[in-house]
Amino acid sequence: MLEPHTTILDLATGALEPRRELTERRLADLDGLFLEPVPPERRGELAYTVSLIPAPADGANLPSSTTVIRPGRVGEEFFMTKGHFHARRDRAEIYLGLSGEGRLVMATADGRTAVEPVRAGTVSYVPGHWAHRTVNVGEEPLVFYAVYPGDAGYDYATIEDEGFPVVLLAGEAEPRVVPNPRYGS
Ligand code: M6P
Ligand code: ZN
Repeated sequence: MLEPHTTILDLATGALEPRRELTERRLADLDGLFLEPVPPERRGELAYTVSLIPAPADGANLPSSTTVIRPGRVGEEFFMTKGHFHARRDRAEIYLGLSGEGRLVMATADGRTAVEPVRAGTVSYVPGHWAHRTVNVGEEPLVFYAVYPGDAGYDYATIEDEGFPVVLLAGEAEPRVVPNPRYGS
């Protein structure tokens, strides 16, 4: 059983103290998820990091993490997380926005979509059965904190195969939400 414990979260940078598991995702890890291929010379670019506050992988416990998505684009698309369904589809998740400007893109298997803002102070509820991906639409790092049941697990393959029904493209002023031409194909 875990002992009670405290982690200090830097609200501006998302850094955790003590620092535990850190996952780095580079553009190479996102290749195939953008409409355009990642150019070979950009494969090493850091897109986002996930810092975990671990907890046992069962339904009684609540792992949590901070994610920091760098600002940037591939073609007209913004840097984003891979996105996933939970392996246990009915497991929900909560996101607390900390800094930067982002969008939380959610979708069900039958093609319903929702796009919600992520910025300092937003609390987003991701119901079970909704795939979720976060997109940094701003010019600063996007930082948010997420909490989810320990047995949620990750299904990345469905999104890798089918994509999300919508994509976010850089617009003149506001980012545009447009149908994904490759969805389901
Ligand atoms: C949030 C949570 C994590 C997730 C991370 C990055 O912090 O949802 O569980 O790992 O975002 O998202 P992804 O795993 O889709 O790359
Ligand atoms: Zn999740």
